[in-house]
Amino acid sequence: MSSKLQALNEWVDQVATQTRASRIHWCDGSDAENERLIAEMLDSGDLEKLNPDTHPDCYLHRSDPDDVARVEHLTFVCTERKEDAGPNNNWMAPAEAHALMNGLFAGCMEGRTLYVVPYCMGPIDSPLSRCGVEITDSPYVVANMRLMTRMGSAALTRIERDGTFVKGLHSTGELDPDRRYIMHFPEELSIQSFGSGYGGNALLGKKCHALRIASYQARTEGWLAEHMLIVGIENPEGEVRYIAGAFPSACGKTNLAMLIPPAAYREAGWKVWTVGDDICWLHPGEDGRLWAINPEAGFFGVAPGTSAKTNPNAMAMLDRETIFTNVAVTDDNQPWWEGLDDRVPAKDWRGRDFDPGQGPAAHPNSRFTVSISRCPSYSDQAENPDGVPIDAILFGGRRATLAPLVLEAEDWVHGVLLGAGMASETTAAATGQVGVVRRDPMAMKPFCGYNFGDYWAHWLDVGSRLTRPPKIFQVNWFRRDAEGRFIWPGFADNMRVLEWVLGRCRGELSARETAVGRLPEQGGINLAGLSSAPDMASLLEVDHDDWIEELQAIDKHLSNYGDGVPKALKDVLGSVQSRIRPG
Ligand code: OXD
Ligand code: MN
Repeated sequence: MSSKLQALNEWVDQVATQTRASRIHWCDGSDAENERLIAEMLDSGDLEKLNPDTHPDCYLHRSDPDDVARVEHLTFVCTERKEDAGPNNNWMAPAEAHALMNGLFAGCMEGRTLYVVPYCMGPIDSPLSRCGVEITDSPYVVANMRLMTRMGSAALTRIERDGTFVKGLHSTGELDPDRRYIMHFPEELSIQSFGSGYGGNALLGKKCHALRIASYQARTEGWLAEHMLIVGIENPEGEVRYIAGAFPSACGKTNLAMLIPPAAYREAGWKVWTVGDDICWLHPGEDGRLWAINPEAGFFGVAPGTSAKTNPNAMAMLDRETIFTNVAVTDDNQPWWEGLDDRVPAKDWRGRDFDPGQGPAAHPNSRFTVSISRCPSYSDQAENPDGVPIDAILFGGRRATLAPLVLEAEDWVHGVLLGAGMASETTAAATGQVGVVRRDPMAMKPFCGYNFGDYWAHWLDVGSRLTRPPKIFQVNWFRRDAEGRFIWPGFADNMRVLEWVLGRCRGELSARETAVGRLPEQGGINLAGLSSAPDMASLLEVDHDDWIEELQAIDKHLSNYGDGVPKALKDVLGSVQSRIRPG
């Protein structure tokens, strides 16, 4: 097979020659193709079949133990000018990066099949969607791309019509961490990834295309590509309003995106609809509002902590047609992870007999890949080619102290400052130390394909074109008490905060003005039906001394990005600083 697009055929031929691939397979995305690939992976040991009675069509992949997360230190943005990548990215000159990658790819597919994977990010007929082609030698990547994107013939037809596509080249190589690089060439709209099979490094439609390359494209085209969930909240009157929320990896985006409201809310008629859990493309509409699509078609979610209590919707979709990566298994071969239930697993994520002395049974970054269409709360607007209109944007981090449960920005510019100043404790989604507070502006530190200074200027520019901009809020579900326990119950009860947020958007609720932004009035968060009232005073406190330090830290953080930081952002920081007094 080949395509009607000469540029695509030439590129495939050139890669096949360079990598000395033994076979070429153009993926059509069909069920028959998927069944063949699964059968091959069961044969090769890439996949194991899970219990077919409890989990039909579910498989387990055990990765190389050194290949379990994104590798930010090996991820580069290769622009001609270093300052275009900015201090937020590792940078390499394109010529140097190409020379390095050409060396790695030379002959790497000898004896292997080269898969050509056409995919579309976003509804197939949406003008807001963008396409790409990933060439990979990993059947596991193909099977995951089929769940995570609109992959196959329909995408190829669109690519042939559009005439343009992002070129992604991937090989697992020898999975050697010393020969592993994830390179982005935004000026060429291309990606090259070598030496890893892990989702964020290898499913190139996701972080590499839909965030790093797309954020760069979005800047030139006047939109935003963000690390955000999209959720619709239906009130008892049947009106649905949409919220987009940026949270760093493994901070509960998936749970929030498919939240089931607490009983009292359900009885009153509140419902939650899932549009997306990780990535959001935001376009200014002709009506002056911001419209969102989810470019993905599936979830690549963190398994540990997912349970009937924390995310019943996820549990309802994970018992069929799911690929699990690096989870543990029970003695009857069901997938298992920490936080699921109190059964004792038989084998850990490496396939060893489970021994608690050897660490957790499931890898802390073990994952499930499943089609979004299996989600019980999947929104009937998720496939709308125009997207959904956004009323509120949330910026959330994992902060044990300082950040209140919810804080409303005064306006768009102040909201952009809240996003730019975001900080969060690191998680297992990336290699490196866990639990260290780092600045993670808009949850995009690992994903923004260009200089943060230019990115914030672009956010301000997009805002200035909106006559009905969303309201912006900072949220924090992770505040802890002196004993280290979470103060806010979180999960389903986050609905209480969303109700306040939407009440503010509709102009129905008043707020308490503070030096750092607007907070709920006393009693402003609905606690009806909670078995014990959380310490709201702590959750909604604004400690001036702590905030003075925080604002100084934000000032220092912004100054790392030099002259590119928009003056309007520094001005609003200065005005917040001038309002806040010690004590
Ligand atoms: C993810 C991540 O996989 O952010 O979504 O790491
Ligand atoms: Mn993510």
